[in-house]
Amino acid sequence: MNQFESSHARNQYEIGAADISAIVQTVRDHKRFAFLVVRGDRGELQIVVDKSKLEIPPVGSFVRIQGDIVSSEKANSGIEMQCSSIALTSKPAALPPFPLDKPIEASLDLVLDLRAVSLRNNYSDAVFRCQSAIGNAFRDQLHYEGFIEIHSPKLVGGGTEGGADVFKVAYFDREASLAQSPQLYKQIACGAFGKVYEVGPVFRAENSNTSRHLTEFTGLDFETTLHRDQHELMDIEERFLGRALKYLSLFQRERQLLGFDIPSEVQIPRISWQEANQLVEKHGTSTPDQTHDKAIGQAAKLEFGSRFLFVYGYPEDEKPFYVMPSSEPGFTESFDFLVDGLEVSSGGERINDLALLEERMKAKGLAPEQYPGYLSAFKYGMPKHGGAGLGLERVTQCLLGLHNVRESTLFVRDPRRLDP
Ligand code: AMO
Repeated sequence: MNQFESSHARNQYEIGAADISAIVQTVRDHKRFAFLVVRGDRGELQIVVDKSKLEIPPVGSFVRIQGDIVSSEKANSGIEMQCSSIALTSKPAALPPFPLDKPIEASLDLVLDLRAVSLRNNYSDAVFRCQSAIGNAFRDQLHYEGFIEIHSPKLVGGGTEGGADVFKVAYFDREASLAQSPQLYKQIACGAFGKVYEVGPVFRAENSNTSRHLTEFTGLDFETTLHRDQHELMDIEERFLGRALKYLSLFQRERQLLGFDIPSEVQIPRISWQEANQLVEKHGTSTPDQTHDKAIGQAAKLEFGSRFLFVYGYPEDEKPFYVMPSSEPGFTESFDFLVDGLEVSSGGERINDLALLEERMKAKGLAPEQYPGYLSAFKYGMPKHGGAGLGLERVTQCLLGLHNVRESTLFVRDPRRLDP
């Protein structure tokens, strides 16, 4: 059992005297007793309160509760607390506008407007506990494999990854931008340290109001020296996914609540871009109302019975300047990781030759002189290397089977939303 697993096991209520701080989720009032379900940092617990001795706190209030936790056949979790004292630590001025213990039926917009309180719903609670486990799995896996964690700047001057989706910000008397990814910095750091990863915010000025696009998300990025080819990167993602699923398998209550399954083993099919297109034709999954990735995902499900898929060898015009060209002209050593036809990661081998890199920049309409810091790494020699980036919110969305990436985003930033 590693640190994450043992702290998860430890973080449960135990039989015996207990003193907990929690929010009152529901109150069932009976003649002599009231049954509360409260949620503290160890999850939900049923509390039995003798009404002749104690006052019942309102739903949504915060309480400190003392008593004895005992086994109980009637409680869902098999345990409940016989309460000896309840102290209200905060009395709300209003009742919660949403149920705390059932799926919220209001529109997603209202749920996001009232985020401070919708996050207290136990379904949201489950989503973000699982998301935290996925982030932990990423960090733990990369640490285990000898990577070091880096923290690259989010305010950048000069050249960016390319493309038009950059937020400009005023930086004293100059213009700067918000980092579209740690791409250029993680490559430079890879030249220095070999294996690096970063968990941090990524900004995209994409005016896309879809169920999968945010303007700010959390990037799970890594970059490493390569021995062979980009399949080493897919191997790393496969091992990360295995660990994430192992951690999620510990979250039984959350899995039941959200109703998602954990596959017992992960062996992700890997097919080339051409093969992916042939599969779409073979299974006739291309329709005008869905993305090409969705069509590929459906075809792969029919062909391999797998929700997970790696597609590699994309054409040059679909990928950024830094990807390594393949031996087959017009194609690249790049890959995407799809879950149910949604891209959760992209990556690949990078160009490590200065002249070729400058040539590819120019071909993509970028000016090499705007990238002195990045290009200096290549001037002094760079190892054969590659990496990939995953979006934490999309990974959570896919693994938990959520309809919209906003449901797995703590505070959503999209073209229409900057608050809360
Ligand atoms: P890419 O742009 O494909 O690659 O992004 C990597 C992953 O980030 C997530 N993602 C998003 N999530 C929510 N909203 C968005 N608008 C959004 N855009 C991207 C996806 C995606 O797969 N530098 C490369 C990575 C690399 O090659 O290492 C990059 O940023 O899950």
